[in-house]
Amino acid sequence: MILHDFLPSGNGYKIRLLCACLGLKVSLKEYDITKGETRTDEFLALSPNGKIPVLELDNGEVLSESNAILLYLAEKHQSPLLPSDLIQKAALYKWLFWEQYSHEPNIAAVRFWLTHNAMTPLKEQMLPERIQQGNAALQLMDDTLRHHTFLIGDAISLADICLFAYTHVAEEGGVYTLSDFPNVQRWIKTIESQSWFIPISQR
Ligand SMILES: N[C@@H](CCC(=O)N[C@@H](CS)C(=O)NCC(=O)O)C(=O)O
Repeated sequence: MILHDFLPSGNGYKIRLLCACLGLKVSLKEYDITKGETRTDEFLALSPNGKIPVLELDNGEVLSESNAILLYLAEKHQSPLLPSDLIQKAALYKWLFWEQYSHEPNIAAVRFWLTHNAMTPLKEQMLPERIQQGNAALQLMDDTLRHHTFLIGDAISLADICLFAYTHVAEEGGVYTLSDFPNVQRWIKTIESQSWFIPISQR
């Protein structure tokens, strides 16, 4: 398998972290998204959405959207990270959809704007509301994690892999303070202590 990726991306890191957890071998093809390297004809022919991560399977099939790739890999390898119980599965889907709508636009996008010199006057205007919503997202996670080790009860799941990716680097950019969310901090340490853990910068 080839993972088309950009190393600082949390969306790409979700896939690298899951592959590490499942012991899957994946080779990395890196792109610099700040230089438009995912907008070339060659990349668009691979994935018309022009965004990483993209997973190219050994049979030539191409998958995009980080959370769809997580679900594909977990299901293919019958991982307990994807619960079989339907209610637990619905809880997992809830976190994956919530991540894309309520977490990623406020935490990942803001981190990118502030760490990659990507601010514009329009983004400056959007920033206060994004930060307020990002803090609300972190608070929801903190409240959930007050009573449980992981996001869905006491067993680690794809929801944790998915949300760990951008949560653990939320402070990059200088607008979020993780010490305001002690249960999230404890959860980050728990994930970092797993035997299969790899950091975001590891190829
Ligand atoms: N919803 C998508 C978001 C993917 C995405 O936003 N990728 C960014 C990097 S994290 C990207 O490739 N941006 C480059 C561009 O849009 O040109 C996912 O979860 O995979």
